[in-house]
Amino acid sequence: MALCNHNNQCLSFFYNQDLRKCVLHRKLFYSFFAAPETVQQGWKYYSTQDGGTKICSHGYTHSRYLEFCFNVGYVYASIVSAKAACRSIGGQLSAIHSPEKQDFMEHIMDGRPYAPVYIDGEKQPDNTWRQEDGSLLTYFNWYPNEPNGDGNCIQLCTGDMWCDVRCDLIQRVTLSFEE
Ligand SMILES: [Ca+2]
Repeated sequence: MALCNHNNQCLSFFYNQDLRKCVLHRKLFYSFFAAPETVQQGWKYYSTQDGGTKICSHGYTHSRYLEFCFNVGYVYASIVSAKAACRSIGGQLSAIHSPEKQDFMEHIMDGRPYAPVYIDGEKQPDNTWRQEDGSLLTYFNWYPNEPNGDGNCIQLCTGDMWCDVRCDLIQRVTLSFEE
């Protein structure tokens, strides 16, 4: 635990008492995500979520590296309804406003059950992209030839790059939301 605490990018680790070996990770291994190969005899999983931090509400994990509280889930929903669901619990879809956050999301979402990931950001009449709280997006990670104008919302598509999509498209997606 001390090793993990020492590294602010560490969110979970596996410890094997027999081998006296510890493997740190920059992601969480949610039960519904693909289990890592290290789940063998003698390995025990620990996460910073288990540490009982009071910084985030119950169910949320604190990223000490980027200083925010997040949670991950999966739904069958449109972006519009996913945003409404997040609002109803006092949260919001994760926004990506830096290469560091993009990298973080790629790690967190690695092994997710459903490929599309909705992120916060909607095209405005003046062609700018804004978060739900009105703040301007200035960092983008578009897939080649995107945005191609087929929607006013954003999801992570191939290679975790961004694609514009219809806001009312209902599909199975993985979500990262924040409080
Ligand atoms: Ca598109």
